[in-house]
Amino acid sequence: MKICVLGLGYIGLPTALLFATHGCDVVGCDVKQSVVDSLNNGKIPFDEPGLSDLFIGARRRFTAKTVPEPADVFLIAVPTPLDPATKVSDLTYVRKAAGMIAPLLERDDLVVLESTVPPGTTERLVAPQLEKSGVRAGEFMLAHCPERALPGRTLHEMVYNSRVIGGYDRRSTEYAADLYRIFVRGEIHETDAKTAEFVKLMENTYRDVSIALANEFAQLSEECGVNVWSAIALANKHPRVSILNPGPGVGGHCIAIDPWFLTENSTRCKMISMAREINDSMPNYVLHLIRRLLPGVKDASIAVLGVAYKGNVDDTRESPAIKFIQLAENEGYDVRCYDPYVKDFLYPLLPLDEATAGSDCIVVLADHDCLRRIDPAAIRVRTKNLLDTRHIMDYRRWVLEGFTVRILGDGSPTLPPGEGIESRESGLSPSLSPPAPAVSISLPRPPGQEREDFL
Ligand code: SAJ
Repeated sequence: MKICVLGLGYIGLPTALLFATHGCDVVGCDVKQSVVDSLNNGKIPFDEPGLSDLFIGARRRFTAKTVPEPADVFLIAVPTPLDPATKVSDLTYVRKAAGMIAPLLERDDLVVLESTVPPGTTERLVAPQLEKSGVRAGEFMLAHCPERALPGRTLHEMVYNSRVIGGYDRRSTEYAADLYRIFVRGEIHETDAKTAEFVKLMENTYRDVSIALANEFAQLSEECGVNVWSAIALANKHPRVSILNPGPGVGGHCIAIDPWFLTENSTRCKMISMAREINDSMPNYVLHLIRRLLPGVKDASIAVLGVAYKGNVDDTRESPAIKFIQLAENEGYDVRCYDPYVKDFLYPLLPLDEATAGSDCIVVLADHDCLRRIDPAAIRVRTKNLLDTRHIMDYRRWVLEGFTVRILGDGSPTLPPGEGIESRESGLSPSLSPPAPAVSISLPRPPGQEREDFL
């Protein structure tokens, strides 16, 4: 079977390589000559665990081109960005991809749209573009097959997650389902195209609203003097409660975007829009916490650790770090950034020691695992403040090194270190400090760290 994949990004390329390593001849097509050249020179254009090895195994059956070729199956995995001004989906690339396929389309070919789109796009926009081939929808097959792969775990999730396959008609659904069974080990759920489009948006909107609730709990916890991280851990002991993690905001090209694809044609999505507003306001909230940490500090300098939109990825699309840095610089803060995963960013990226040298507050924005291992004794700052918006750092080491530690969602102003050994050790918010008189202090350990009481 010959497959032509249009769009060799975070979803299109792994999908193309999975088909190529499962016996299909695949032509990968991307309008970016740099992507095509990189692949034809044996190099993948972005990091994703396992993708390099997969590429080696796929080389015999995979070639990259800038234009599509005739094939049995055409798969569209192009970006569907959001117009930031109007909050309306931009389907230009989808329309163009369908237009590139039309001249090559024959009866009984299958066209699959993987890109995330507003409900109705497959029938209303893609089918008519393809019918310019002279072949009618139904004579060629057409389906919407949204992906569910978590960046950072893409390959595993593409194979093992269940999949929703939505056909233009029954024949399209069944044919597309058989196509994905070539490499999908998860369950295949068959439906129609519009339902599949709607389901994809529901999944990401559900996550965005859930994160907004966690962010609102974090702000409430600060008002009530509660540690939201301890509270969430306890609430989630309930068999039917699963509260997500608060953070500095929601980034990525999916969760921050997809809910708008549902609201663009509706006036009834109050909660969905409000959740987007809450999440998009979190960078402002982080700056509010920093102001409280640095009252009156002149020419304050902030060191941002982690500019990617989430931990252990190199992707900065819609990253909350971008808005945070803009807000902080507008307020006169000097901001320097360190991120071991990201190669190019809107702002200069510095080595850790240069980014932190002379800073008045270190702020953790991306939950990269490697940040946990930073030794506070090895960095030279001007004022020893740490704001952790992800609850990942090893607080004991930072407090004992004399840092004032603030955790987003922790409920009280931080005790400055140096007011006696006990308060120095409990230089965390009192809500995390030991009950006096304490002989041993047990601080909540970040997830995955051994619990340990110490004097
Ligand atoms: N985030 C939080 N708190 C959380 C979880 C995430 O603040 O508890 C933040 C992250 O830091 C990040 C943003 O939300 O900035 C999105 O991260 P994510 O891991 O939730 O989502 P994505 O965009 O990496 O991947 C999502 C996934 N969708 C769902 O989990 C429902 C993935 O399965 C989708 O395939 C992907 O979107 C997509 O491509 O649609």
